[in-house]
Amino acid sequence: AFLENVLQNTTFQNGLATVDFIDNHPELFHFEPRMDRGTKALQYLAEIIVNGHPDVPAVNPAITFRTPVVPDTVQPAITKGSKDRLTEMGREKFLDWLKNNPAIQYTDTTFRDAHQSLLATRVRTTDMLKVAETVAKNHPEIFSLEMWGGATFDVALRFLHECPWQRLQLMRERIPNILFQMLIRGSNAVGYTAYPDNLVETFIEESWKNGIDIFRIFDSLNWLEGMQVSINAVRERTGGLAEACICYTGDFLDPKRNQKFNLQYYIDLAKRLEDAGAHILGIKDMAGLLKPIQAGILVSELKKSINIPIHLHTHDTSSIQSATYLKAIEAGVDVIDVALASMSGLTSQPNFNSIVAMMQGHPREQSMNLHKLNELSNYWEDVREFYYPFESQLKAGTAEVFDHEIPGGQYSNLRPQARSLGLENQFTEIKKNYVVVNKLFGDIVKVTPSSKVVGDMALFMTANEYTEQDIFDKGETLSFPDSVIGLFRGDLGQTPGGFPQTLQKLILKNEQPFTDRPNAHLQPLNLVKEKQQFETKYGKQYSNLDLLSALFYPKVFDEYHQFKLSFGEVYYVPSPNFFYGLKPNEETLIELAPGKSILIKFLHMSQVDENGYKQVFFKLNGQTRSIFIKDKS
Ligand code: 3PY
Ligand code: ZN
Repeated sequence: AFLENVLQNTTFQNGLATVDFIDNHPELFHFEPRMDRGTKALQYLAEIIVNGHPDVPAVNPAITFRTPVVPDTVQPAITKGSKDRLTEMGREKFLDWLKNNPAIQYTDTTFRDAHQSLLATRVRTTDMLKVAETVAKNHPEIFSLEMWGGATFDVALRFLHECPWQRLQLMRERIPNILFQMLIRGSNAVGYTAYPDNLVETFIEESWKNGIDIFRIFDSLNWLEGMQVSINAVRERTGGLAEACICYTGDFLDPKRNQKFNLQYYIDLAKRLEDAGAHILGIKDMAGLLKPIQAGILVSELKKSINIPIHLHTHDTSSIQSATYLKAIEAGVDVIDVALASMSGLTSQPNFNSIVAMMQGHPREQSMNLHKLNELSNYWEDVREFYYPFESQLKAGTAEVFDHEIPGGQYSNLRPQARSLGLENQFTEIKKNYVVVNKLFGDIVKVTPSSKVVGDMALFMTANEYTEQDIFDKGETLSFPDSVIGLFRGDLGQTPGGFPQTLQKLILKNEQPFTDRPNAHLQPLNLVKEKQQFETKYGKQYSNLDLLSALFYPKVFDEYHQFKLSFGEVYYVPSPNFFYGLKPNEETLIELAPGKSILIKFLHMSQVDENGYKQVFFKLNGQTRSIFIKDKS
């Protein structure tokens, strides 16, 4: 938002301001901080040029980036899409339409899960905004865009230093016609722990007001109680749709893996979710374990047992998941999740473009402009290069996923986590221990945050070279990772059949676990009081949405605030410059706002001086400027 302060306000200048006027316009007393936006941008670039990006340990100097080409639009205006349909029909009629319309519907996950699962969630708002209008104009047939939630909330603030709410608002402005979808972790919302119910409810309401239509709600242990508050909030406080999930794990046709998670288990859970008020059933196959034959059986059985539409999500880690989709389509699934070709496959979703091609001539074909979809994929192919340090090492699909069951989104993160603990060479051991831990924990659903707990325990065992037997023999004296203690205390809710009691005693020592909802132990937040404290700490420059960010992530928000004090807003800095700075004599155009751009050229930098500083010289819109930066090397 571009604030005009009192000195530039015409009402005030013309002497027409009353006390009331001033009361109603607090923004008038917002004076730009000393540094303007151009200077802050220089400050940021100078820091990256001197010290590098903290998230990018090794820059590959040989890489040159291509300029991604935004596909031109096939029509000048935005035509109606699924969002207009929901608004015009209302929920019930819309859901009837969804169930009765034979054409398969597509959710494109490129803006969320695809990059969460391939690039450690690092894709920045600017790269999304550039193609947003094109998506709206060229592809109004898309059912929904999954573009928010999951890890994007945390990563946007923590690593990208940008506001997740602003991303949502800017995308909504550019794409008014297609449904927006988010992933919400039930009582863990967009975090890793339980939050007070009223925080989750307010969060859902604000997400809806700012642009989310479909809330994909899951619980990391498939515990219905953990989802009920969110389902109710979507139904009662929004006009959006509650898509409640069964998280799929194991293999219900494998006698060795179907003791707990068998076909009947999924059918019963689906019925309970329908009874609990779900508008859509999500099958959340977060690790890509649902094989084709099983998908055909599961979808047909679900179709017989529930009346709500079914939406299938998978990850292509094994590389056979398009076969799963074909079987599911033939069994009557209503919507499937796909990602644009260049952002698909491996730990991401199956290939949107190729599935559109596969469906040509099928009775359930959905009309799509494949040519334009291919151009859009080409755009992302070039954008993906900007994020090369975040690529996972997986080169090809692997059937090993059926053994380790690691979710796609976790797979791309586990290796850096291992690296940071000096365990990268033991990645095979970590994957083996992941399986051991799942067994130790009694076979649980593994998806954020329960998957993180299994990962933490696997890292703990690998780092200390503990075997399964060691855990029982030495358990009494071991200090287990905090997340493991939390899981066994019931912080994430309950697992079918309960936690194994011997291990629970070893982990909790004398602490008593609870068996009811963890949120029920948390005081509702007094949001008015929280806002006051927030303003005392940060001033009045932030909104109620920022308050919500801070309530989920207090420490991360504080760092985000400190970052902004030094460098201002950075979401509009082009990604190559954001991660790698500029080379001498390289220029970049930064669009601060529509129609307001600055041209920055990096000239050169000095040697380090006696105080440890380097002086970095730029041209900013033709004027020479210099910035001193402490050299941290
Ligand atoms: C998340 O919770 O972020 C996930 O993507 C789970 O699959
Ligand atoms: Zn996923």
